[in-house]
Amino acid sequence: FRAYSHSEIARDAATIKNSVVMHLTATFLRTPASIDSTHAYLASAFSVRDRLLQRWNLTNEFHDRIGAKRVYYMSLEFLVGRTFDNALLALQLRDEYAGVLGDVGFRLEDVIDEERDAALGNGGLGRLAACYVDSLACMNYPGWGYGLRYRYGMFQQQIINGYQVEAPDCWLDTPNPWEFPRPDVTYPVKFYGRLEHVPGSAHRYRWVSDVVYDAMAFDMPVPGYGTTNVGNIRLWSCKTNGLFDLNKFNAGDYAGATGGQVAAQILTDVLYPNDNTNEGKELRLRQEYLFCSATLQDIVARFKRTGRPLSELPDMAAIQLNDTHPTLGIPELMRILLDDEGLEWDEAWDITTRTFAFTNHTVLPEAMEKWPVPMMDRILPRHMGIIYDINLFFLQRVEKQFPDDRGLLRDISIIEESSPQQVRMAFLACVGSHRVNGVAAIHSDIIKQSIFKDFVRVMGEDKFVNKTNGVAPRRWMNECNPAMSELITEVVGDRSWINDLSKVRALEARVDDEAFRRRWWAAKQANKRRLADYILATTGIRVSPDALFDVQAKRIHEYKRQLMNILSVIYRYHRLKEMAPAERARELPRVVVFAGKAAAGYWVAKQVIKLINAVAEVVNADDEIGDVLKVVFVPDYSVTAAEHIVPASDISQHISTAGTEASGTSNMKFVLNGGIILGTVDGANIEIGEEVGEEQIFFFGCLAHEVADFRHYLRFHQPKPDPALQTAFDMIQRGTFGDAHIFQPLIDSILRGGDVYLLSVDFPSYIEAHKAVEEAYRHRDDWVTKSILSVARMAKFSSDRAIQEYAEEIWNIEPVPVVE
Ligand code: 26V
Repeated sequence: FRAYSHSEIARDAATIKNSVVMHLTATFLRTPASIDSTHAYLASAFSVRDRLLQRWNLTNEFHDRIGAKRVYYMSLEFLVGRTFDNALLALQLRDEYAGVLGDVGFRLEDVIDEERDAALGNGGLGRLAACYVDSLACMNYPGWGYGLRYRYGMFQQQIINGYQVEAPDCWLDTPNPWEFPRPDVTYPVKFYGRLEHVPGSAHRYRWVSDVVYDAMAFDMPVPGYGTTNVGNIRLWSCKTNGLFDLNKFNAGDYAGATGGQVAAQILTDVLYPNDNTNEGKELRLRQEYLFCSATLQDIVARFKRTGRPLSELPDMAAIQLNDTHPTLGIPELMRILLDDEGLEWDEAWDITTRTFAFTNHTVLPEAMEKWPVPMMDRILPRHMGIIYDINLFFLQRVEKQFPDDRGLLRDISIIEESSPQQVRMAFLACVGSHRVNGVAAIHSDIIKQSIFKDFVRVMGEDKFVNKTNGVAPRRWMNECNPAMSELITEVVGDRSWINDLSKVRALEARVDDEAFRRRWWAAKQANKRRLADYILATTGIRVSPDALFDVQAKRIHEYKRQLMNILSVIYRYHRLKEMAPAERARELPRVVVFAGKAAAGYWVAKQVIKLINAVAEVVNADDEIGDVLKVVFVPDYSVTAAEHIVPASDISQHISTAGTEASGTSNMKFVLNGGIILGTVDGANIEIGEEVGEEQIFFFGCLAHEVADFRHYLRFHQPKPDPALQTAFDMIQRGTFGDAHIFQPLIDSILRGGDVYLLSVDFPSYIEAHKAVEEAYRHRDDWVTKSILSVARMAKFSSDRAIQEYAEEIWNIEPVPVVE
């Protein structure tokens, strides 16, 4: 028996056709007469999967054989989206499969649309994790993602009567070609129970419990573009470790006999769709622990197969914590090293802190994870004990360094002295890691001055670093924007830019080439027509591709200020209504596109969606207005929807209150597709502006360092809306968009609620910025220049750059191209 080698993977049309037909008939029991689009997709996906599997095996055998150090990216979220097209492009088999599918009567585009998104994430944080494993694979870094296999991913959003209505995302109801069940990779995970001290030891305990669940692995391959390397996301699914309760079964209690199954299964049933608010739910804590325990057991087991002593774990494994959600990995590794392996505290702690590093993704206080000590003590008694000891040793050290500073000890303690006491997970992650990073330059500065201020004093500045986010050019350029990608390939001379974005600089040399500029514009127009079709299909609204496409697509949240956007649309509508028809006809036609989900329990955000839809309904039906202004709310925003929306923007809005958006990543995607940003001086907008040049970005609004004073003032004084904002309020209150009282709370959040996100402060400069955008768009020549120069200068925002920085400065791992 010999494993397939890369060179044996047949790529010719006949072999591919054979494998597709084999899956059609043998895997899916179809006859030539009963092939439909669904089965054309499934059969070709399974055929691609066979090819990926061979490479997957080669990759992992190779990394084992050479004893490569691996990085493990631990994340409760992986917002992967679709895989089929991505895999076809990576394997460079797209044309071959298009041909084979054409032979049996299907268009590749239609077949691609049969796939459902893997939506195992909320938004930016989850999509970042997916881009990072893509970059690891493409750059030949040995590394895996670890996550949870939720049975229901991010809910589906329906818009009914203008309101968001949530429906479950049953993505596993159809066969999923992109996962490989690994029943042999299963670990027991304990909950509750009691502790027995091991006599003669200082820190060794036996944890006795009869609540034990099993975590079983499912592997999702991550195709590397143009390389043999295939990465992996290992996702855990929970079940009981007993078959069922035989006593109950024999007594005729069939439901009771399987009750344990049901209790276990709910642990990985559903993704928490509540990004940026911590609810402190017990089920979430158990979910996080199941994830951390299975992952750390798997990592330690793989390490032990090398036969090396445990002291060398940090030389073989780097673990990155994607926010605080996987922080229990730290006490879990300590538990394994102390209780299972019998190490002494100091050695275990040294190994642990050298292995872990931690990324912070938000400064919003309501998003900070804290767990009540009594809850943690009940569910995870051993971990609570370990956290107490970690805290004790840490505070002893602080005390020595800063004697008699009781305030400091209270402020820096991992245990918050509230009632009940709470475990501050960000502090635990910080103490247990050798590096802490923010996700954009401004954000990394802010966390050093706010949440981790005391830690900078105690642990030194060098522990706190910046790693500006990035996005994968494979999905966010090559896959979603073939028209623009063809132009780039022509300028660069080949497709090497897809794995080396610095080559896109070559576009600058063509910025004055008239023929090229026309084709650049035509590519954007084609993408706008495609989005217009998508909008028609999903909303029934007809929009003109000749209008300026103005897009805000992201989670609905007060700090992101979709409310400010729709208020400016209302003001624009008012102005248009005041104009004489001839004057109106000279206005720049505009399509304002919104997309995004609100957390199910976030009432204000849901009212914003209702307001957007109410405005859309009135404006779009107004014959006087016609194509001069259209307002669209695209339902059910997702990775796949983004792939339609992002390439079609002329401008996109990233308008968070300064200092609140840690980075943003869609800002990068829009600019990489030739769109221009209208945004605040916040997150990665700032660095994008630095790279593309100030001519290529429209900034407005107050600065992060001004926010505290404005907020303080507005706590005690009612804001005085400027005339434009007042006009928008008046229109709403007059009932122009239906029942005024349902929108009054939104107005009150500004006028009476302290205007925490400073809409009244930024509104005038926002309106001015809109005027500047319009003026610029009317000069089409200058606009095309901005668009081309922007794309040319965006290399920094490839996730490949970000991953290389992590690899070199935090993980200490090296690329190793797979050789047979
Ligand atoms: C918090 C919680 C609290 C517990 C329940 C589930 C849950 C899920 C997510 C979060 C934290 C969200 C933090 C986050 O998504 N940050 C975003 O990270 C992006 C990638 O770094 C960044 O671009 C965005 O600016 C930032 O908001």
